[in-house]
Amino acid sequence: MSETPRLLRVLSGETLDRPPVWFMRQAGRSLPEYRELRSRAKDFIAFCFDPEMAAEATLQPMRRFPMDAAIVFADILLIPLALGQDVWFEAGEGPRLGALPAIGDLQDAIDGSTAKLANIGETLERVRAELEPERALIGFAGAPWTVATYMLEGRGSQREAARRYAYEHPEELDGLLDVLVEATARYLVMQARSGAQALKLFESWADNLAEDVFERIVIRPHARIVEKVRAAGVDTPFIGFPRSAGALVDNYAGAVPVQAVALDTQASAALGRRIQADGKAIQGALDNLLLLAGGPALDSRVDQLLEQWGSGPYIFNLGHGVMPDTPVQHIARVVERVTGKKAKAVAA
Ligand code: 1CP
Repeated sequence: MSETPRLLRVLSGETLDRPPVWFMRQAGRSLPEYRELRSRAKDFIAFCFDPEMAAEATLQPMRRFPMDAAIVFADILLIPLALGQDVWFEAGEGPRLGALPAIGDLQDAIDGSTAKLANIGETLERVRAELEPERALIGFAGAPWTVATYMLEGRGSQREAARRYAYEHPEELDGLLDVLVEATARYLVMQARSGAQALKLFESWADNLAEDVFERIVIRPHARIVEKVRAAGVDTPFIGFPRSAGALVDNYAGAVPVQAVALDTQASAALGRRIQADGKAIQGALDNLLLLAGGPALDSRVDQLLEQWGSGPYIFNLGHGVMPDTPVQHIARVVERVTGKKAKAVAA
């Protein structure tokens, strides 16, 4: 059997006998061994910058489940940190960011930013050295608009002030997005050179944007990042994830030169098939709450997704990340249904 990882075969346009499977947030609080590891780190940022611990967190779900791909353990907010904005995590609440630096200071920080993220490259090297050759390693970054929302709001899960800023200060926002495009492209080049075999752009907050704004702050920055990475001589495939973009996912798939479009829970069967017919792979879109809930509805939705999208290039995944309280047996059950392989029992 070919050792080329299934994920990479699908990203080059192949349709396989069964899709590769991995889950967003497969490393994390749903795993008891993660909670144990996490309790040993000083804080979440220190955890991300410790290559030994981060590599271990990346590999934990790979030991337990027959996943076809690992995603490097890191966070989208390491880029603002590398650009000189304070970032910290409040226990039980989520990310907090300090005041937005002046645009000139952000621009000046681009050159040094990739070196500040060198430890993430070391995590990738360690994981690639341990992972079986038939399993792929994914690197990632937050997409510019999503990262900008955190930089502007100073915290997670809120976008209204950022969206208002996009209208009230369009030139400043474009300047910030330009900085993020450049820093992110360099960071992804470094990840590819350190062993990442696919690169994912997380646009977690692509919802509620008008078509012209979506074009300006989502489509254009994504396309420029891919172009810059290609201009650096890196041909690593991209997965773009314009989460909750609704009808604008078609615009995205038509305009951004990614190899796969990740779809969220609400994506219709027809949307996925249109993207496949246009020559791109798709990824998604099992509801993370259905994974948590389990039961016969979970099995039948898994079968439905395999049926509706499996006749084209398809990567089985969730519509958003694994929820912390998800029973491990539900993850094992879905992965077995997709791959035919059983999970291993791992001592907690
Ligand atoms: O204390 C902890 O354990 C922190 C929880 C946690 C974890 C496990 C955070 C804080 N980040 C991560 C890791 C992470 N983040 C990964 C790698 C592991 C994997 O997927 O298996 C990835 C790919 C991310 C990406 C990420 N971070 C996104 C994009 C994906 C998404 O979920 O939409 C976003 C938006 C973030 C920001 C962030 N980091 C952490 C939290 C709790 C959040 C969300 C905050 C919010 O509500 O806005």
